[in-house]
Parts: sequence; structure tokens; C-alpha cells
Amino acid sequence: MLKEMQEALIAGKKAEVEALVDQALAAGLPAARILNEGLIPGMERLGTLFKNNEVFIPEVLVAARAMNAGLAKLEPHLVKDKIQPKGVVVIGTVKGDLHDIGKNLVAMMLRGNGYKIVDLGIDVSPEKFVAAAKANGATIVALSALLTTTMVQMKAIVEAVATSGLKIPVIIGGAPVTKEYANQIHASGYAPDAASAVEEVGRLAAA
Ligand code: B1M
Repeated sequence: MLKEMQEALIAGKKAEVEALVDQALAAGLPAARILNEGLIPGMERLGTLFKNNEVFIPEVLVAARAMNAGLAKLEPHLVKDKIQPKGVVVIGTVKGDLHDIGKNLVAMMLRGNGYKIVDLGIDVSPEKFVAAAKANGATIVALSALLTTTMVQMKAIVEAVATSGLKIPVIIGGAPVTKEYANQIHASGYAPDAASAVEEVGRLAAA
């Protein structure tokens, strides 16, 4: 069933992905397994096809829509009810960058672990991050970037948060981002994946 889910995802068959996620849940598979053995490997395989010019942007876009639909089905199962939020996380994909699947996953995992999430979406400017952090009483700002050309935006956002008077940490992540880069731009934290992002946000919140 999970292999079939990968194929449906790669083919961009949104309704089929949704149906297969429903079936997998009904069969008692844990949501984390459906995510880690169904949806994410499908997206990874698509990435290889994209890199090798075997699929192109339109196909990737429909697959991304199917992925987000699958994630939406899983979300209630990954998210536990928490009355008092552990903190307020303002999250977004940096300016110039339209990739949102990883960011959505990080947001979902944080929400599931008791944080209030203010999701600014994609292509977010430093000014917008700062304004939203102030307006929502953020306790942390979280940045995602998937392109080597846009990860440089993270430096501007770290600086904008620091100079705005907000004394809150900034955590960064995304495929091209490294711990070294985080240190270089003085980001407070870095995580390579969504599960580590939850740990890192917890560490920063406790610091
Ligand atoms: Co684009 N794209 N894309 N793309 N795309 C990549 C990223 C690429 C690696 C493909 C490739 O060449 N192999 C390549 C980037 C190369 C580089 O710069 N290093 C690339 C390119 C080049 C481009 C365009 C420039 C293509 C073009 O136009 N010629 C263009 C840029 C558009 C723009 O943003 N301005 C483009 C466009 C697109 C689509 C719009 C078609 C689509 C995005 C749709 C969407 O997101 N709604 C798309 C997609 C889907 C991909 C791939 C195939 C998949 C990305 C993805 O969703 N992965 C990707 C190839 C790949 O990654 N293998 C590719 C699944 C997701 C779960 O993983 O996002 O890495 P990821 O998130 C992970 C971690 O990185 C981490 O946790 C997540 C879960 O574990 N993480 C964080 C992410 N954010 C975090 C934040 C944190 C902590 C951890 O703290 C806050």
C-alpha cells in the first residue's frame, strides 16, 4: 500500500494519494510510518527524477499538491491536543523561495508537539517575519529554504530580527542548509529534518 502511495504521489494523483492515506490509517498503520515510508520516499524519488530531467515543473507541482493533500489527511493523527501552547512559532519559507512541503511538515510536527504556529507561507520578506513575530508575540522564528540561491536570505532575516529589538531565537533548516551555515549567519539553531526541528525548538525554548 505504501509503495502504491509513492507511485500515486509521483504521478500527482491527489485523490488516489488521499484514498491510500485513508486506507493505510484504517488498516491501523501509524501516521509516522505512512509519512516516512509512503509520502516522503515518494517525494525523494520525484526529486531524483526532477534532477535527471525525467519529470519537469508541471509534474512536480501536481505531485506537490498531492503531497500536501496527503499531509493534510495525516495531520490530525500527528497532532495531539494541547491546551496551553509551549510557545509561539512564526514560520515561513524565505523570500524568493516557493518550496513549502518541508516547511509545512516542520509546522505540523511543531503543532503536534504543543506549539502555536503562525505560518506565513512562502516567499516571505524579512520585514514580514519581524512584523508577524511582533504582532503574534512569537517566542521563536523558524525559516525554511530549499534553494542555494535563497538560503542567503536567512542572513538578512536573522539580522532583521536582531535589530528589531526582538530577543527571540531564529532556527533555520531546509535541504541546502547546514549547521556550519547556521553558525556563520549567527542563527540560534539548525535542524536537518522536521523531527530534529521539534527537538531544537524545545532546546531553544528551554535556554
Ligand atoms: Co524545486 N528544487 N525548484 N520545486 N524541488 C529542489 C529543491 C532541487 C533540489 C531539485 C533538484 O535539482 N534536484 C533544486 C534546488 C537546487 C539547489 O538550489 N540546491 C530545485 C530547483 C532548482 C527548483 C527551481 C529553481 C526549478 C526551476 O525553475 N528551474 C524552482 C525554484 C522556484 C522557487 O522556489 N523560486 C523549483 C520549483 C519547484 C516546484 C514549485 C515545482 C516544487 C515546489 C512545490 C511546493 O513546495 N509546493 C519543487 C519541488 C517539489 C522540489 C523537490 C522535487 C522536492 C522538495 C520537497 O518538497 N521535498 C526538490 C528535490 C528534492 O528535495 N529532492 C526540489 C520533500 C520535503 C519533505 O523535504 O523540503 O527538504 P524538504 O524538507 C525537509 C528538510 O529539508 C527539513 O525538514 C523537512 C522534513 O524532514 N526542513 C527543515 C525544511 N525546512 C526546515 C526548516 C527547519 C528545519 C528543518 O527549521 C525551521
